Amino acid sequence: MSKTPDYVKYAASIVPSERQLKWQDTEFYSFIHFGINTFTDSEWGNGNEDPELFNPTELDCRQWAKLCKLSGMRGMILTAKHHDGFCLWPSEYTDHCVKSSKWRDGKGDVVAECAAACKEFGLKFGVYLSPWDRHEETYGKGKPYDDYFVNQLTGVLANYAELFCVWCDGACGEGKNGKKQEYDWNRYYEVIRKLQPDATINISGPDVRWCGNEAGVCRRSEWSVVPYYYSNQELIAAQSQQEMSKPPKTINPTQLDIGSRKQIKNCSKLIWYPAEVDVSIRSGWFYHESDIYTVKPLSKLIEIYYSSVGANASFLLNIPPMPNGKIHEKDVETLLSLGAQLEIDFNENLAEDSVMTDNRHLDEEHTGQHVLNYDPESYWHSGDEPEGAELVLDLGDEYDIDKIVLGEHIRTGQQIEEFELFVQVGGKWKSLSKGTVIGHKRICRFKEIRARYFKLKIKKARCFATISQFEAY
Ligand code: FUL
Repeated sequence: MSKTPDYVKYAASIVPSERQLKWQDTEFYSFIHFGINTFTDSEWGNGNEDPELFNPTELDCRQWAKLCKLSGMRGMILTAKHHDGFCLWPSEYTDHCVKSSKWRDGKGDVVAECAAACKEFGLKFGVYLSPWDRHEETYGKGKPYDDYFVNQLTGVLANYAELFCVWCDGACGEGKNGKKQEYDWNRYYEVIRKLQPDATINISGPDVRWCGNEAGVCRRSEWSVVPYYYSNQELIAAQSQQEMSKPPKTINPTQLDIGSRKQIKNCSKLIWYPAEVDVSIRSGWFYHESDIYTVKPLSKLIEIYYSSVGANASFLLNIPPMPNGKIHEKDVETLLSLGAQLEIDFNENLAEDSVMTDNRHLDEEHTGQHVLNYDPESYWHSGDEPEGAELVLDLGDEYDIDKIVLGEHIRTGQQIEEFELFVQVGGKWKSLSKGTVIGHKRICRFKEIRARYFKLKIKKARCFATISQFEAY
């Protein structure tokens, strides 16, 4: 057996934090882009808007939350402050916020209502706060703006709910002659960690990585262990959106592979930095009446779900409420059918009461049978010779299967580099699906087949292989 190189051992030793593990389980959640732009019909407000314009007369955060729940989502992230600087909560530090609006005589608080609705419908709640602020006059002046941003962060993080995520956008459209703010990121992170220790800091942050486009495109192998370099603030800012009309539509061709052995070989520092796929249900992030024909069809949303959640990334789907504060019925209809389709797709796990055998395991606590329950801490472990390890699923009878869901025990790192799934037909193993990374979740889809036995073969792995989830639908 060839010796595992040290850099591979190092990569195999990188593990997620507790907060990242919790975030991984959120899998599919919504973005709600709502704010002054909703009333000015724009995407990037300039910060000079009249706050009086904000008047969602029928604001219904419960409708948003209920819809997210019925769509199969587990969380919601609200744009508490977008680039225009307008705050959806009554801020002590600026007048560019709901307290200066007509809405409920300036006594309303969208963040509070959203937090309450998420709680009621059992969703996790997160906030988006744009560091780039086109209203705040201290923006670009260094520490005074950092103080301002820290105050804003504190206002939102200390007073509402437990947050699962703080989404720090990297976008900045100041252009060459615009203001340049050197953000004191470490100071922001300290405040976030102190006030919301369980929240991941996404995008311009150390916990969750942007997939690199707004079109729902994922890498073929979305590694969670990548060079530390990808969490560099300057790199993130340089790759983030800098022009309103040019949202990135695809992955930078030089970054199609960022986690394979070839990519990590000469890196002195690696990081657990899993990918998030953010995409809007319409062409814009905010609501525009004219966008009605751009609502993505169910088939597109399903495709993005499988290529993100099903390929070791998360799916952050944006739904923009209308100026009246409700979600348009066209979006509602599509999202309800998405929820119904996911229910059908994952209706009954036929592997649940089956038998799983293996050709090797670390010890009796980690045999194949341990993957079949829903306890994430119960898993199969190959021992230190992962290549050629096999798990064989016996469903007890023949069933029609078109999906197998796999998951590694990522608490012990991401190990699997190549696998193949087989089905037994007429006593012979036939290849069903091949893949590279598994990570938190890999959903293998194939043409429906009636069979009793399925086999997973580990073809290449780093130091060992684990599987904690193996479901059949
Ligand atoms: C981008 C922003 O510029 C867009 O307006 C939107 O908020 C998107 C999620 O992130 O960077």
